[in-house]
Amino acid sequence: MMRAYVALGSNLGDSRQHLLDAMTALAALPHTQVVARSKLYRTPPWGVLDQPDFLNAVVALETELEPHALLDALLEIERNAGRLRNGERWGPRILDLDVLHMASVTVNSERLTLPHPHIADRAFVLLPLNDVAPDLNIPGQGKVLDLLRTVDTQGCTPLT
Ligand code: A4P
Ligand code: MG
Repeated sequence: MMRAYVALGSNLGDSRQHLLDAMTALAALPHTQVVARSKLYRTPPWGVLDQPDFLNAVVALETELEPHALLDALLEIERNAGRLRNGERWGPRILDLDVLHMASVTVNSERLTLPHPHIADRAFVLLPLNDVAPDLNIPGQGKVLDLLRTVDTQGCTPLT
């Protein structure tokens, strides 16, 4: 079993429902359990600013899936949610699932980079990740709680 952290994002359609459905789908993956869920956060768009606010969350998994098998499972959940992959980079999406970190695994393949290279820059990742793993150390970058103190969380609000 390996601990894995998955980031969820959506800013098209019923984003709250897309994230809740994705959490259900993650819990139903083979050889996988959801062990923690963050709050859902409304976050201002990052990268491409002219698009709707996002909802973001993070779940912690215990899984026996290999990293690339987990990625394939995430891409299938995105497809099942109706995500089309013809949009611009960083543009609006029904559902985005990223693997942030898996145990102490490092991957640099064409399809997968682990740990995810942009964890430390992004409040929309660090805020929910801090809910489930404040003490997690991102190799070469630091502890999640410390990284969170260095980013701008203005405009990010938890859903009640
Ligand atoms: N890929 C490589 N490593 C990974 C990984 N660790 N996890 C590859 C998941 N996928 C990984 O992804 C393109 C490819 O990345 C995948 O097919 C996989 O093989 P994509 O989801 O199509 O992403 P993209 O939009 O083309 O670009 P990018 O840079 O991955 O997008 P991001 O970084 O996900 O940014 N603002 C807010 N507030 N909240 C958001 O959630 N999201 C984005 C998208 C922009 N702004 C946002 C948010
Ligand atoms: Mg993605």
